[in-house]
Amino acid sequence: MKKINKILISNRGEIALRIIRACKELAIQSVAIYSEVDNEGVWVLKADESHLIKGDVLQAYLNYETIISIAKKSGCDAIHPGYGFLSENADFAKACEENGIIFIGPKAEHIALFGDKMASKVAMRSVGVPVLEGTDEPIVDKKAGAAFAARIGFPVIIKAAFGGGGRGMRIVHKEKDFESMFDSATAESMKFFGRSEVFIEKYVVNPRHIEIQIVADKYGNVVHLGERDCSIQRRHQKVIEIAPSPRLSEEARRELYRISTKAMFKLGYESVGTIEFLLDENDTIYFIEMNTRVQVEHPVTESISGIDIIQRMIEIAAGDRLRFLQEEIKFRGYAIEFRINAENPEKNFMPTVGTVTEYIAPGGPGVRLDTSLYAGYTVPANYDSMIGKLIVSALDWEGTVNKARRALDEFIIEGFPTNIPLHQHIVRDEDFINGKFTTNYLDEKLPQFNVVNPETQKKIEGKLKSIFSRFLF
Ligand code: MV4
Repeated sequence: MKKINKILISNRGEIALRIIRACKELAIQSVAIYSEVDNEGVWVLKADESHLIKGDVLQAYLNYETIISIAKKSGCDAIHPGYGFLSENADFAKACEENGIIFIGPKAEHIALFGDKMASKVAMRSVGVPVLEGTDEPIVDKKAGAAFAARIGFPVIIKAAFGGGGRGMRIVHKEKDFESMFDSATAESMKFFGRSEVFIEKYVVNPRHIEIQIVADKYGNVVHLGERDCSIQRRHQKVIEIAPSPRLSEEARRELYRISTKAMFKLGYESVGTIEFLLDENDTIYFIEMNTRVQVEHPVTESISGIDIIQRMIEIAAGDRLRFLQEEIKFRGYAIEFRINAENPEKNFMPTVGTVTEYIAPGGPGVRLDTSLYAGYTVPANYDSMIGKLIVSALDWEGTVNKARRALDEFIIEGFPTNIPLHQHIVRDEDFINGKFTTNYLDEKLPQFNVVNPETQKKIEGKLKSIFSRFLF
């Protein structure tokens, strides 16, 4: 008898659909949940069973007592949290286990450890991973904080100890600015995370953001699935992710793999996870944080490794041994993921909502589309603006970029603005094509991009005119 026969998915949108697909391929029953504004969600139709959670539409995916009770009543033996929502909530993981439900993810103690950014650094340093110079304790006295910053040298960065997503983060270039920056970081941290603790570390100017995908079973088998380059971000939201990194020395790559797998083995980590690093211009490696969930950008790693990360995550939770050794993982080619967001690049990326009036999905060889969109679907205003992910892959970097250009040009979503025109600019940019980018890329390039690609715009307008002319008189 299998240990996991029925899974409740405590998430929505494209990731809920992604998990349902994995369940179907593993012959596992899937149970969806949905809020009152999500009854049109494609995952609601595709799951074997779906349950409406009434009331607050955000709480529907956060109230874990309700979710666990639905899981129990519907006979689920496990819950997959996806990303966001409850995925990195140690109390939820614990509550699942206490109710006899398998939490598909790491142990609660690891979620809690890596939720604390300072404790993460201390733990990783103790198992041989290089970290940035900084404070191991929260700063309580801002005068002492300023003195510490002066000692390690400016610029420094103040970070929320229990934060993420750039909230509660301040870069300080001069000692005289430290105290006011400390106050605003502390206040913002309190507002967003309910905890005010902040710490200091040395600021790396113009880094690349590289992360390592780990899969580990309950028996100490730890395998890495290579790296992703997530340098192309805007306001701490990743926009494009690439595997492998197109500009990384073989030496740094080998070192990243070695320290990451060794650390996870020593810390007894299980499930999937991602270790984030910053690399400076000399390819010097610094650990910054660890994500204890499956990430949005996992498909690029699936593309280059051939490993189905969600399926393996389910098997690990069921107590299966990893099906592969490190030596059996063979990386092939490149993959790029473009996050498709309902937002208006012309209006400072303001989130947009609306009904999809026209929908033509790209396809063909090397194209994967993970989305919950369909023609006629109305995007609700209550959640994240990411409505899908386009993933392209090919055997070499140039071919992958060419494919990306082609696939993005095929993609038509009408009814509300999206960031597709931004992606169309990026894949035509010489620095992107040459793999020359750091985390500053979009700050530098956005002003140069005339965000709507005029050629694409003309084509779309022509097409819409020909469709709607039938109704004009
Ligand atoms: C940093 C850093 C430079 N030095 N830490 C951490 C969380 C992630 N969302 C961004 N993080 C960074 N941490 C040190 N010590 C640079 C970033 C960073 C960043 C910082 C400010 C503005 C934009 C940024 C984009 C990517 C990464």
